[in-house]
Parts: sequence; structure tokens; C-alpha cells
Amino acid sequence: MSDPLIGFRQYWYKNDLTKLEGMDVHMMPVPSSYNDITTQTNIRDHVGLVWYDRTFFVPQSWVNKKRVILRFSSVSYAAQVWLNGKLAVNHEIGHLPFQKDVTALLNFGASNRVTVACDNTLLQDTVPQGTVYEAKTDLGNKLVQSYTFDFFNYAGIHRPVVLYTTPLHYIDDITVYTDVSGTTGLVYYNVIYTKSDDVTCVVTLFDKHGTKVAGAESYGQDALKVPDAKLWWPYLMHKDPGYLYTLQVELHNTEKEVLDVYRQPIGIRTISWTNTSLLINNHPIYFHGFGRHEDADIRGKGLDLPTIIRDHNLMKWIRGNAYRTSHYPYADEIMDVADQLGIMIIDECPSVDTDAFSLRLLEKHKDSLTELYKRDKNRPSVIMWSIANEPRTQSKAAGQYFEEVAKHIKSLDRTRPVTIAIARGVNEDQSGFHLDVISFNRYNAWYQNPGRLDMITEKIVEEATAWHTKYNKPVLVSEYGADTMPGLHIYPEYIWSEEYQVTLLSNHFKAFDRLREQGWFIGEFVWNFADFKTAQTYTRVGGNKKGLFTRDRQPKAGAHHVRKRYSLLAKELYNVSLPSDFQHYLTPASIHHDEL
Ligand code: GCB
Repeated sequence: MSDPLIGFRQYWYKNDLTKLEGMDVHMMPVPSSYNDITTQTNIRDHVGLVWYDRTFFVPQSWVNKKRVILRFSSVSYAAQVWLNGKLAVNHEIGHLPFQKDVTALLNFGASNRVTVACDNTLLQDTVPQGTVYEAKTDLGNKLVQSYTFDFFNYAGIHRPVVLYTTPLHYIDDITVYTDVSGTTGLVYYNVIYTKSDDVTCVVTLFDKHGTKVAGAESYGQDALKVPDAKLWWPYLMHKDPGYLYTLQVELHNTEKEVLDVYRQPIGIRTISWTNTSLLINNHPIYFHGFGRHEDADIRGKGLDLPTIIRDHNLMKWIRGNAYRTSHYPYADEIMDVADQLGIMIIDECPSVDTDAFSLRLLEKHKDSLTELYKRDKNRPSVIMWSIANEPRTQSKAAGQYFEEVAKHIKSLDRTRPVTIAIARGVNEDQSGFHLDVISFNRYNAWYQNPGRLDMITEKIVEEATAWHTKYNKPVLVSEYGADTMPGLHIYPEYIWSEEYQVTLLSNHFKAFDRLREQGWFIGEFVWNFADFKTAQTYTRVGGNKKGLFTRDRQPKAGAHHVRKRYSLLAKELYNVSLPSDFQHYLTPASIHHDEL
């Protein structure tokens, strides 16, 4: 086996990587996963470190006048970064940003080199967990990564890397909390900045046309009152959903010079919850959405702007109003679109299938939530935190562990409810006591009773009712679905066919409609929005095919079926007229056979 730490032993960060002799050096795009870019299996399935570098120029004019920050939006899983051969920053946990003031490490008016060692190894104390073992292969011993989660462990520099500057007096952080009193919006803000007696904070709120609607001068903490506030509403619930104001924060010195400025988009809305409902602006919410993935051909989990916009166009087309960032935080750019469109987000940290609870894991799990909170706290689209997907919640230790994790996020944010996408059964689960909303993933007629489309509706009704009875909290279904080969048609319905997916969805809809009448059932999330790549296994054909859309974002029959339902829900719940092409769905061929 080759020496995995050779780069450290040979100080690769001290020189251009292209100068390395005898090493496998590739041109690699950033942002992107590295796995599917080359034609080599050993790159796709690589376990351990990969090294990136590049050179860049910093202008002389920045010297002594600015702080220069190097920001990585996400490197998966762990990163070590050097600038001009000197260690700049370390970070662990993918899907989350990190940054460092690198002013002292830069050459101004000259060339600089950034080197990144990126490690994709997942162990028992990483978030998510994995196991690495040495396997005997025909080509000698090799490291193999195994993991139980069901998406490909893409790695690399997944999101943009930027160098930005701030003045020497600068705004470090802004926290905004909004409330509504009658028709007045209340915007509470807290600005962290380099304090000094002669610096004040001038805060101005602009509406979406750029007209000033409120303002104040303070030492960083105050509230603005916005008369006749335009509230942030979810998509379909209002004719102008996703309404954003801009909170402009300026630092002024005594001469009224502007030392720094930051423009933070905000939405004015309230979130509240009871044991039966989740409310936005005091209106109960019903989620009709999806679980998703950041996943695309070639790019893997690399930021992919065209796919992001296509996905949101499809989401509008299908009339979904929500998604969960299953199973890790999504790119800032995705969250920006959700804020603007009014799509509601259940924001999930990267804990998947958590097992073997340890103190070290708990600390990292909490860190992932702290970092996620810091990044997304001001986003109106984020209406709930998901602190894990399908952890093994059946033991007492798991109960205590998740009590700690839930307490932690609540200590940071009391304004949003907390959930877990639970897979364990109602009777054994120990986590629900510590949550505000119960979400459960269930694959009736797929993993349970495959082929039995007649074993869905009653089971879902019974299970959801049991969750509510046990915990007396609002309940939603966070995953259900069926793998579906696009173009495979078998009638009567047979597993993996498009017909099977359609009927499986229908039989869930029947349950959801009965549950909606109960008053505590608050949402349905199909698994998955689109097909996505997974680890290689005999249960996956080119990946997980439970998407309503193919991996290249074309609709299967199931997508049309969900569109029909979500359009009817939008009409019933918010009186939104049906799409103009809705009559297509009323032709006999597309009416479900039960209705004929
Ligand atoms: C689940 C997981 C999800 C999988 C899905 C499936 O329960 O939460 O990550 O992809 O099932 O299709 O097996």
C-alpha cells in the first residue's frame, strides 16, 4: 500500500504540486467533486488525502488597508490549508463553510499559492460516520471506505473558494430575529463589530424596491419597526411569496465616514408551534415537498448553478412548498434561492445513520449544528432544524445523546422547532421526547412488504397515529417512495416500474388525506426529488432511483402524479388556481384505475 501521509512527510505544501515527480497530478475543476472527473477508478474510489493547489495574485493596493479573508464554502470531508507554505487553517466536517484571516500570510503585489489537503476518510467519530478497513485485492492491500448511508461519498472542494477583504474596522456578524405585531414588523438585530468609542452602527432597512422603510443608529443592538410590513410567506400561500427586505448595516466614525457596510437580506415572519401544528405568521402549515440531494452527473456534489435553478423551476412546476436538506447542509446559493422563492427548508446537519454514540462524536455533532446555525440563522426559509437522519434511536444511550444534541441547538436558537427524520419504530424510539416535531421515514411496499401495494394506507395511518399518541406532537412523513426505472412499464403494477411508483404514491396520498383530518398531521415529503448516485451495491441500478425526476431532471410518470396532487392541495389549502395545463391530467389514461 502506498504511504498515505507521503504529502506531509515530503512537505508538498512548500512547492507547486505540478513539480512533484512520479505523482498522479490532474487538472481539477473547483468547485466540483473529484470522483467523476477522470476516467480512473482509483480516483473515483480513492480513500484518504488528495492535494490541490493553485496560484493567485493579490494587488499591492490591499496592503495595510484591509484584512484579507480566505473562505471555503465546503471541503469534504476534512481540510488542511496552507498559504505560501505556511499552515493557514484546518477544518473538519464537509458541507459547511470555514474561513481564516490570512493577511499576515500573503504576498501583496505578487503571486501566492494556496495548497489544500482534502481527506474523505469517515470514521466512527466523524459526522457522518464510516469505517475504513484494509482489503486484500488482486493488486495488493488497499484501503476501503464503508458507510451505511445511501449516497455516494463524493469528496473534494465542493463549493466556491473566495478571497475577500474587510476594512480594519469591520462588521463581524449580524443576527436578526423578526416578529410581527398587528401590521407592524419588528426587526431585532445584533451586530458584532470591532468596538471602539467613536464607531456607531447605522442600520437601514430597504424594501425590495430599494425604498428606505426604517432606520436607526445604535451600538449594534436595537429593534426596527416596519409599519405595514410585507411578510415573508411560503410559496403558494401568498401572491408575493419570499418577500425579502435588505438590512444595511454601516459602521460610522464621528466624522460620519462609512468604515464598513454589509447588506443582509431578511424576511419578516414568525414561526410558532403547538402540539398539533407548525405555524408561519400564525397560519398552520402543511408541507408538500421532497427529500433531496446535491447530486449531478460529473460534478457530483460540486456547486452546480444550472441544476440549482432547474430544480427550483421543477419544484415550482410540481407545486411543492418545502424540502429537507437531506442529509447535510446545502450550498449557500441553494438557500438563497429558497429564501427568494418562499420554499420552506428543514435544515439538516450531516449526521446520518448515527450509531455507536461517543462523547467525541457528540462534540462534533454539536459543532456541526453550531456551524450550521451560524451560517443559516438569518434565513427566513429555514423553518426547522433536523438534527439527524435515521439515527439508531432505540437505546437509552441514544435518548440521552439526542437530548444533548437537541438542547444544544435550542440553546443557540429558540425560534425554530427541532426534529429528527426517525426510522426506528414508535415503540422503541427514545429520541422523540426531546423534539418538537416528529418526522418519520417509512418504506411500506418497498423495504417493508415489497410488491404489496395493498399494505400502505392503513399502515401509514396507524403509524402516524401511534407517533402522535406516544409524543403528543405534530407528525409528518419525511420519506416514502419507490425505486423506479424510467421507461419501465409493467401493468398491473410491478416493483421498479413507473406504474408501481404512481400507485405507491397514490396509496400514500389516501393515508395523508385521512391523516390531515386529524389536525396534527403536518406534511408529506416524497423520497426523492431526483435520482442520485450511491455506493455500488446490488440494490441500486446506477444509484438510487426513487426520484420523481431522473438524474438529468426529466419527469417520470410519478412527477406528473405528484404535480396533480400538489396542485389540488394548493387549490384546497390556499385557493391557488390549477395550472393552465391541468386538464391533461383529467384524460382517462391518467386517472388512477381505482377511480375508473
Ligand atoms: C432512507 C434514507 C435515505 C435513503 C432511502 C432509500 O431511509 O434516509 O438516505 O436513500 O432510505 O432509498 O433507501
